Amino acid sequence: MKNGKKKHSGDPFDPAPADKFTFGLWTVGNPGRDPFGEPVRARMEPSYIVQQLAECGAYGVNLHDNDLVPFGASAAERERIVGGFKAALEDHGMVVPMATTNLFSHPIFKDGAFSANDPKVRAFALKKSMDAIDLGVELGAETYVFWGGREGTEADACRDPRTAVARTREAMDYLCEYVRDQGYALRFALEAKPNEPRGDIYFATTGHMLHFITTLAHPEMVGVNPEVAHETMAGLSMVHGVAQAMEAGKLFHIDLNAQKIGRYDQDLRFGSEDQKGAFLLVRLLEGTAGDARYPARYEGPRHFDAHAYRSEDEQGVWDFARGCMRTYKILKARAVAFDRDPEVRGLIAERTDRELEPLLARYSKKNAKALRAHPIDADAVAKKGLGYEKLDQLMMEHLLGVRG
Ligand code: DIG
Ligand code: MN
Ligand code: MN
Repeated sequence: MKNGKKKHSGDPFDPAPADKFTFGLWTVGNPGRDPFGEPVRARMEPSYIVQQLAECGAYGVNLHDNDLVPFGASAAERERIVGGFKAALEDHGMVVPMATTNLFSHPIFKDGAFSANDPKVRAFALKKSMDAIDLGVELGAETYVFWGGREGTEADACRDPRTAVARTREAMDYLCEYVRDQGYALRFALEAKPNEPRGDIYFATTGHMLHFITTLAHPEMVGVNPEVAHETMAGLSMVHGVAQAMEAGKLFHIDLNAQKIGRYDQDLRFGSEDQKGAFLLVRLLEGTAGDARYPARYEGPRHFDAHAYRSEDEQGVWDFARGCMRTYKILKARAVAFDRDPEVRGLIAERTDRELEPLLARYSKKNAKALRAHPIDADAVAKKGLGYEKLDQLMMEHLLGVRG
């Protein structure tokens, strides 16, 4: 057992590395600055964050390039910093499953990065991304996230949105070729967000990203990194977006947090707002419904892209981190109980019709002729109750801990 890895307490909801929970350095390291106030917490060194998260039971950390190596650091400074960070990872048995580039903090990106009108900005974004990809691979990352926080507009006449799409495709194809040229075993995961910090951000939802991926030169290398808060900000179901990504084999990573609809991006502790949505998301990721038609479960890291309330001190930050992981494990246990409940299974058992189903599966002249001749009493079918009130109440009772 590596030093820094605490002994498991025996509490079933205590996180362990096997749960594959990860946090970005920027999440627990968030100093509490917001547009209306200065930081409320001191900066934490990356190595200290590694040690503390290992102590909390996490599996790994993720990072933007500049979360670890300050913008403009010399090569010697970079080597020193990366060497120390690698030692901390080794000492505490932590890994770096995902890395990404900060293409949004430096003022050069004020008009975007890959979609910016100035080719010097686009060139700088590609250069910075290649350098950051090298760093991520050096640290062992297998997934590389792109979140285009500044890829958007306020004055929409500034560029044709189709040009933004084309420029982003050029950048993705360029960087996919770079990864192939370098022989890196790295996959890209595209993260959508509808707005903030830009008035509107291109590729606003996971659905937009899933289509965009089909237009790339190497679509097999590229998937999505859906975030709860971002799909919620768009007024959409995170569960449906994740399900479509999984069904397409494109859920390469996931950002877990919580969000109240109609607010700025809150990045709250996982499960702290929409418990029903969080329950259904964990149920989907863990595959507790046991539907044989789909891969059993999502096998990637459970990444919490979230941060503690600004009200918190450092102890509050670790309370936040433990809360994210504990809630995930509690919801997983609730989902297992729900899907084992005989009454639930009875209500979600799929109806079969041996005569009709072969006619539905695939078109043929013969099938269509037989289907159109098949007697269906629309009024009788319409009268059948579906029992969803009972089903949803059972789910609520499992969620509220009075059943199962
Ligand atoms: C914000 O939701 C974004 C950035 O924090 C980062 O680029 C990405 C990775 O989780 N999420
Ligand atoms: Mn967010
Ligand atoms: Mn995110």
